[in-house]
Amino acid sequence: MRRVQATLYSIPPSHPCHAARLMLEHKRIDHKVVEVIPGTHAVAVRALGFQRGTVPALRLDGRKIQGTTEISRVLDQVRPQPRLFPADPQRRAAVEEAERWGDEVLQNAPRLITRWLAIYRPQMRVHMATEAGVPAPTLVGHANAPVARYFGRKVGADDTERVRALVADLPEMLGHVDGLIADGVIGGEQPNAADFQIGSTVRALLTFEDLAPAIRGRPAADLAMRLMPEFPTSVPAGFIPAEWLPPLHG
Ligand SMILES: N[C@@H](CCC(=O)N[C@@H](CS)C(=O)NCC(=O)O)C(=O)O
Repeated sequence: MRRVQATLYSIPPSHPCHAARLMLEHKRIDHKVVEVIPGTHAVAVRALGFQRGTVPALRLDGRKIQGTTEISRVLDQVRPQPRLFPADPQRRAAVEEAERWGDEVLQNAPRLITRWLAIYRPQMRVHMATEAGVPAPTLVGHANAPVARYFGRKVGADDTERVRALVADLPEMLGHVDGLIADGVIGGEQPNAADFQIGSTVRALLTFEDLAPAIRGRPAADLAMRLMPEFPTSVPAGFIPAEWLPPLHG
Protein backbone atom coordinates (compact mmCIF):
# COMPACT_ATOMS: atom_id res chain seq x y z
CA MET A 1 0.00 0.00 0.00
CA ARG A 2 1.43 3.38 -1.03
CA ARG A 3 2.25 5.62 1.93
CA VAL A 4 0.40 8.91 1.89
CA GLN A 5 1.17 12.01 3.96
CA ALA A 6 -1.95 13.86 5.03
CA THR A 7 -2.71 16.89 7.20
CA LEU A 8 -6.30 17.97 7.68
CA TYR A 9 -6.99 21.55 8.75
CA SER A 10 -10.21 21.62 10.65
CA ILE A 11 -12.33 23.40 13.26
CA PRO A 12 -14.13 21.37 15.96
CA PRO A 13 -17.76 22.43 15.26
CA SER A 14 -17.49 21.92 11.47
CA HIS A 15 -19.48 18.91 10.23
CA PRO A 16 -17.78 18.88 6.78
CA CYS A 17 -14.44 18.71 8.60
CA HIS A 18 -15.69 15.64 10.46
CA ALA A 19 -16.86 14.15 7.16
CA ALA A 20 -13.33 14.60 5.76
CA ARG A 21 -11.70 13.14 8.89
CA LEU A 22 -14.06 10.14 8.89
CA MET A 23 -13.23 9.46 5.22
CA LEU A 24 -9.50 9.54 6.00
CA GLU A 25 -10.07 7.14 8.89
CA HIS A 26 -12.24 4.87 6.72
CA LYS A 27 -9.44 4.71 4.14
CA ARG A 28 -6.93 4.05 6.95
CA ILE A 29 -4.80 6.93 5.70
CA ASP A 30 -2.38 8.08 8.41
CA HIS A 31 -3.10 11.72 8.97
CA LYS A 32 -2.64 14.60 11.34
CA VAL A 33 -5.56 16.85 12.25
CA VAL A 34 -4.63 20.49 12.88
CA GLU A 35 -7.40 22.33 14.74
CA VAL A 36 -7.48 25.96 13.69
CA ILE A 37 -9.16 28.52 15.98
CA PRO A 38 -12.75 29.02 14.72
CA GLY A 39 -13.16 32.52 13.34
CA THR A 40 -9.52 32.68 12.29
CA HIS A 41 -9.78 29.65 10.00
CA ALA A 42 -10.54 31.53 6.78
CA VAL A 43 -7.39 33.62 7.12
CA ALA A 44 -5.32 30.72 8.48
CA VAL A 45 -5.94 28.33 5.57
CA ARG A 46 -5.28 31.05 3.01
CA ALA A 47 -2.02 31.82 4.81
CA LEU A 48 -1.17 28.11 4.47
CA GLY A 49 -1.49 28.46 0.71
CA PHE A 50 -5.01 27.12 0.12
CA GLN A 51 -7.07 28.91 -2.52
CA ARG A 52 -10.25 29.41 -0.52
CA GLY A 53 -10.81 30.44 3.09
CA THR A 54 -12.76 27.32 4.04
CA VAL A 55 -12.22 24.14 6.00
CA PRO A 56 -11.92 21.19 5.56
CA ALA A 57 -8.60 21.86 3.88
CA LEU A 58 -6.38 18.88 3.22
CA ARG A 59 -2.72 18.74 2.37
CA LEU A 60 -2.09 15.36 0.78
CA ASP A 61 1.36 14.48 -0.50
CA GLY A 62 1.98 18.19 -1.11
CA ARG A 63 -1.35 18.74 -2.90
CA LYS A 64 -3.80 21.21 -1.43
CA ILE A 65 -7.40 20.06 -1.60
CA GLN A 66 -10.46 21.84 -0.23
CA GLY A 67 -14.06 20.83 0.17
CA THR A 68 -15.58 17.49 1.08
CA THR A 69 -16.65 16.56 -2.46
CA GLU A 70 -13.18 17.14 -3.85
CA ILE A 71 -11.60 15.35 -0.89
CA SER A 72 -13.78 12.24 -1.37
CA ARG A 73 -12.74 11.95 -5.02
CA VAL A 74 -9.03 12.48 -4.40
CA LEU A 75 -9.06 9.94 -1.56
CA ASP A 76 -10.54 7.32 -3.91
CA GLN A 77 -7.73 8.06 -6.38
CA VAL A 78 -4.84 7.81 -3.93
CA ARG A 79 -6.25 4.86 -1.92
CA PRO A 80 -8.84 3.00 -4.05
CA GLN A 81 -9.95 0.58 -1.30
CA PRO A 82 -12.33 0.69 0.48
CA ARG A 83 -14.19 2.60 -2.22
CA LEU A 84 -16.06 5.82 -1.43
CA PHE A 85 -17.90 5.59 -4.78
CA PRO A 86 -19.38 2.34 -6.13
CA ALA A 87 -17.89 0.82 -9.29
CA ASP A 88 -21.29 0.26 -10.89
CA PRO A 89 -22.09 3.42 -12.92
CA GLN A 90 -25.77 3.59 -11.91
CA ARG A 91 -25.03 3.18 -8.22
CA ARG A 92 -22.18 5.65 -8.51
CA ALA A 93 -24.50 8.24 -10.05
CA ALA A 94 -26.96 7.78 -7.16
CA VAL A 95 -24.21 8.20 -4.56
CA GLU A 96 -22.84 11.26 -6.38
CA GLU A 97 -26.28 12.87 -6.48
CA ALA A 98 -26.87 12.15 -2.79
CA GLU A 99 -23.45 13.58 -1.94
CA ARG A 100 -24.19 16.70 -4.05
CA TRP A 101 -27.51 17.23 -2.26
CA GLY A 102 -25.82 16.68 1.09
CA ASP A 103 -23.12 19.21 0.22
CA GLU A 104 -25.27 21.87 -1.43
CA VAL A 105 -28.51 21.63 0.54
CA LEU A 106 -28.45 19.71 3.82
CA GLN A 107 -24.99 20.86 4.90
CA ASN A 108 -26.23 24.45 5.15
CA ALA A 109 -28.81 23.63 7.83
CA PRO A 110 -26.55 23.39 10.90
CA ARG A 111 -24.31 26.13 9.48
CA LEU A 112 -27.12 28.66 9.09
CA ILE A 113 -28.74 27.82 12.42
CA THR A 114 -25.40 28.11 14.26
CA ARG A 115 -24.56 31.41 12.60
CA TRP A 116 -28.06 32.83 13.20
CA LEU A 117 -27.72 31.96 16.89
CA ALA A 118 -24.25 33.51 16.99
CA ILE A 119 -25.63 36.79 15.60
CA TYR A 120 -28.85 37.07 17.57
CA ARG A 121 -28.20 35.12 20.78
CA PRO A 122 -25.27 36.50 22.81
CA GLN A 123 -25.43 33.40 25.03
CA MET A 124 -24.53 31.32 21.95
CA ARG A 125 -21.31 33.30 21.49
CA VAL A 126 -20.44 32.88 25.17
CA HIS A 127 -21.21 29.15 24.89
CA MET A 128 -19.00 28.80 21.80
CA ALA A 129 -16.14 30.66 23.50
CA THR A 130 -16.55 28.41 26.54
CA GLU A 131 -16.46 25.25 24.41
CA ALA A 132 -13.41 26.57 22.58
CA GLY A 133 -11.66 26.92 25.95
CA VAL A 134 -10.68 30.55 25.46
CA PRO A 135 -9.94 32.62 28.59
CA ALA A 136 -12.70 35.01 29.75
CA PRO A 137 -15.41 33.42 27.55
CA THR A 138 -18.13 35.86 28.64
CA LEU A 139 -16.04 38.83 27.62
CA VAL A 140 -14.89 37.17 24.39
CA GLY A 141 -18.43 36.04 23.55
CA HIS A 142 -19.77 39.58 23.87
CA ALA A 143 -16.82 41.16 22.07
CA ASN A 144 -17.24 38.72 19.17
CA ALA A 145 -20.56 40.16 18.00
CA PRO A 146 -19.04 41.83 14.89
CA VAL A 147 -17.20 38.60 13.95
CA ALA A 148 -20.47 36.65 14.29
CA ARG A 149 -22.27 39.18 12.10
CA TYR A 150 -19.52 38.95 9.47
CA PHE A 151 -19.64 35.14 9.27
CA GLY A 152 -23.44 35.10 9.46
CA ARG A 153 -23.96 37.59 6.65
CA LYS A 154 -21.53 35.68 4.47
CA VAL A 155 -23.98 32.77 4.27
CA GLY A 156 -27.27 34.69 4.64
CA ALA A 157 -27.77 33.61 8.24
CA ASP A 158 -28.70 37.17 9.24
CA ASP A 159 -32.04 36.59 7.45
CA THR A 160 -34.26 35.41 10.29
CA GLU A 161 -37.19 34.34 8.10
CA ARG A 162 -34.86 32.26 5.92
CA VAL A 163 -33.38 30.44 8.90
CA ARG A 164 -36.80 29.93 10.49
CA ALA A 165 -38.09 28.46 7.20
CA LEU A 166 -35.06 26.18 7.05
CA VAL A 167 -35.84 24.83 10.53
CA ALA A 168 -39.43 24.20 9.38
CA ASP A 169 -38.06 22.33 6.34
CA LEU A 170 -35.97 19.94 8.43
CA PRO A 171 -38.62 17.17 8.57
CA GLU A 172 -38.74 17.14 4.76
CA MET A 173 -34.96 17.05 4.47
CA LEU A 174 -34.68 14.29 7.05
CA GLY A 175 -37.42 12.44 5.16
CA HIS A 176 -35.21 12.63 2.09
CA VAL A 177 -32.31 11.14 4.07
CA ASP A 178 -34.56 8.34 5.36
CA GLY A 179 -35.62 7.72 1.73
CA LEU A 180 -31.99 7.44 0.59
CA ILE A 181 -31.44 4.88 3.34
CA ALA A 182 -34.58 2.93 2.36
CA ASP A 183 -33.41 2.92 -1.28
CA GLY A 184 -29.99 1.58 -0.28
CA VAL A 185 -28.10 4.62 -1.61
CA ILE A 186 -26.66 5.23 1.86
CA GLY A 187 -26.74 3.29 5.12
CA GLY A 188 -25.21 0.11 3.69
CA GLU A 189 -22.61 -2.03 5.42
CA GLN A 190 -19.74 -0.13 3.75
CA PRO A 191 -20.21 3.64 4.08
CA ASN A 192 -19.73 5.65 0.90
CA ALA A 193 -18.98 9.34 0.24
CA ALA A 194 -22.66 10.29 0.61
CA ASP A 195 -22.89 8.48 3.96
CA PHE A 196 -20.07 10.61 5.33
CA GLN A 197 -21.42 13.80 3.77
CA ILE A 198 -24.99 13.35 4.98
CA GLY A 199 -24.28 11.43 8.19
CA SER A 200 -21.94 14.13 9.53
CA THR A 201 -24.59 16.82 8.92
CA VAL A 202 -27.38 14.86 10.60
CA ARG A 203 -24.96 14.24 13.48
CA ALA A 204 -24.36 18.00 13.74
CA LEU A 205 -28.13 18.61 13.79
CA LEU A 206 -28.44 16.14 16.66
CA THR A 207 -26.10 18.32 18.75
CA PHE A 208 -28.81 21.01 18.95
CA GLU A 209 -30.74 19.92 22.01
CA ASP A 210 -33.79 21.83 20.73
CA LEU A 211 -33.81 19.81 17.48
CA ALA A 212 -32.68 16.38 18.67
CA PRO A 213 -36.09 15.15 19.94
CA ALA A 214 -37.50 15.56 16.41
CA ILE A 215 -34.57 13.69 14.82
CA ARG A 216 -33.89 10.82 17.23
CA GLY A 217 -35.49 7.53 16.29
CA ARG A 218 -35.35 8.20 12.54
CA PRO A 219 -33.14 5.99 10.32
CA ALA A 220 -31.18 9.18 9.55
CA ALA A 221 -30.30 9.60 13.23
CA ASP A 222 -29.27 5.94 13.60
CA LEU A 223 -26.94 6.28 10.61
CA ALA A 224 -25.43 9.51 11.98
CA MET A 225 -24.82 7.99 15.42
CA ARG A 226 -23.29 4.86 13.90
CA LEU A 227 -20.85 6.87 11.80
CA MET A 228 -20.02 9.38 14.51
CA PRO A 229 -20.96 8.36 18.06
CA GLU A 230 -19.36 11.46 19.58
CA PHE A 231 -19.43 15.09 18.44
CA PRO A 232 -17.15 17.62 20.18
CA THR A 233 -19.62 20.52 20.40
CA SER A 234 -23.27 20.96 21.35
CA VAL A 235 -25.94 23.64 21.59
CA PRO A 236 -28.02 23.69 24.78
CA ALA A 237 -31.81 23.57 24.82
CA GLY A 238 -33.58 26.91 24.83
CA PHE A 239 -31.29 28.65 22.33
CA ILE A 240 -33.51 28.19 19.25
CA PRO A 241 -36.72 30.29 19.53
CA ALA A 242 -39.50 28.07 20.93
CA GLU A 243 -41.98 29.34 18.31
CA TRP A 244 -39.79 27.85 15.54
CA LEU A 245 -40.08 24.31 16.88
CA PRO A 246 -43.73 23.16 16.44
CA PRO A 247 -43.35 22.42 12.66
CA LEU A 248 -40.66 19.90 13.61
CA HIS A 249 -43.16 17.81 15.48
CA GLY A 250 -45.82 17.72 12.75
N1 LIG B 1 -19.32 22.67 1.00
C1 LIG B 1 -18.01 22.86 1.58
C2 LIG B 1 -18.18 23.83 2.74
C3 LIG B 1 -16.92 24.40 3.30
C4 LIG B 1 -17.26 25.47 4.32
O1 LIG B 1 -18.00 26.42 4.02
N2 LIG B 1 -16.72 25.31 5.51
C5 LIG B 1 -16.99 26.30 6.56
C6 LIG B 1 -16.88 25.65 7.92
S1 LIG B 1 -18.21 24.47 8.13
C7 LIG B 1 -15.96 27.40 6.45
O2 LIG B 1 -14.77 27.14 6.47
N3 LIG B 1 -16.41 28.63 6.30
C8 LIG B 1 -15.54 29.76 6.21
C9 LIG B 1 -16.28 31.03 6.03
O3 LIG B 1 -17.51 31.05 6.06
O4 LIG B 1 -15.60 32.03 5.90
C10 LIG B 1 -17.45 21.51 2.01
O5 LIG B 1 -18.17 20.53 2.04
O6 LIG B 1 -16.25 21.42 2.30
